Amino acid sequence: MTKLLILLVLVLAILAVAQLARVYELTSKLRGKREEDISPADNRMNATLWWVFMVVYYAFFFWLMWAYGDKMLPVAASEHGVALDALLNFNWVILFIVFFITNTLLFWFAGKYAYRADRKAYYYAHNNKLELVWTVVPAAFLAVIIIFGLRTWQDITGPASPDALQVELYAKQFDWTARYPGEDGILGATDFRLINGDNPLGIVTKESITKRLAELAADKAEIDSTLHHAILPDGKVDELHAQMAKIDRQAARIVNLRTMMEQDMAEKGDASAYAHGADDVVIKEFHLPLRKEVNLLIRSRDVIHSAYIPHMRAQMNAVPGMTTSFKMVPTISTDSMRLVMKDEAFDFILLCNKICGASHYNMQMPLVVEEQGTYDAWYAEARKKPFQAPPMAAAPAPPAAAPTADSTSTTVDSTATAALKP
Ligand SMILES: [Cu+2]
Repeated sequence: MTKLLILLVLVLAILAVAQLARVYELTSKLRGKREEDISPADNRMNATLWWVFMVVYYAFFFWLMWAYGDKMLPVAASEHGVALDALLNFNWVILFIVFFITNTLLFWFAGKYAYRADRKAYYYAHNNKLELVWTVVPAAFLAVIIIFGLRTWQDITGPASPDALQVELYAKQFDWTARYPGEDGILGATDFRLINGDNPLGIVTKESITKRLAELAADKAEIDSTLHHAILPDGKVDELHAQMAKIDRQAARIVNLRTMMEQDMAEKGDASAYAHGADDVVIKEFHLPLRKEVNLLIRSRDVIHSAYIPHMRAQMNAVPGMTTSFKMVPTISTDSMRLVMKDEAFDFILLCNKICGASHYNMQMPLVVEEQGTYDAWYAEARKKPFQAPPMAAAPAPPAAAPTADSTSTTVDSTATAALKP
């Protein structure tokens, strides 16, 4: 209501000013003054106003820097973050210099060379040397910026070293899950067809394939028994048959996957990607050792998300159907950063930086950066506890009992089923 009143007052004020201007125009006309006549006094006042504006403009600029400077991100906590900040600051310095030179010239000239009857503008049509200077100088600066930028970008996006720690960040609406390799240091293969309540990332192992096939068989048996023991309308019968056919197709693909896995393992033995999944650690916590290179492998189950760790200056899209990556070396531990920030409760944070749905704002996971020894202790502890499926992802509801599960349920299992649709 207050807002409405303020809006009303503003509109009325604008109308009043417009009316006043109109009255002023009419009275000038009555006095026999032409609208386009401008007196020397008018010109002098406008010239002075240009200079006043310049001072106010710069004062406002510095005030903004002073008032909001502390809203910027604190010191970068990763190696590439420092390089990235240096690149950005280098750009800022050039921008500030150009900003002050061009704006000062603009306002100064506008004020100094205001119209005077006894002065005539100097006609200056063309000068090759001047053209050359103002083309070559900015081009040289741009070249430096681009080369500096490309080199930094190349370093940041280049391949990770082979002995980097591999950590997977798995995004889905609306949370993150981390996966650490087991003793072998290698993350196992995954397949979305195997996603279920206790295998939320779809890790491919003999057990997970057997389990998923058993689940599908149980689903099918449940539908079959409904078909045999209940009297159903024709439409419903057709629907259940279609569901069974779909389960058959899903199972056939998983059997294919199993064949592929067996062949690959027979051929490559321990080098097969399928040989490494069984000991992977799937966990709702995100810890990294200090000063050790980590290669973040980023995946998404549903829509495009974006893994964003602002204090590390790290960001990479999580795209369904592919694995993206981002390598970095954390250089400041959580404890040290708490001292820097003078905030006991400070935590590094992994955020989603793509608006991915209703709870996007809350899609986050704290990141703990700690000394290698502390990290090792945490990792050893993490390996001991099996993945705890969140309560939402309980046992899958049988299709017959919840025929509308696909459209309404939000359990992990139905998401997986939806993803299976051809
Ligand atoms: Cu998201």
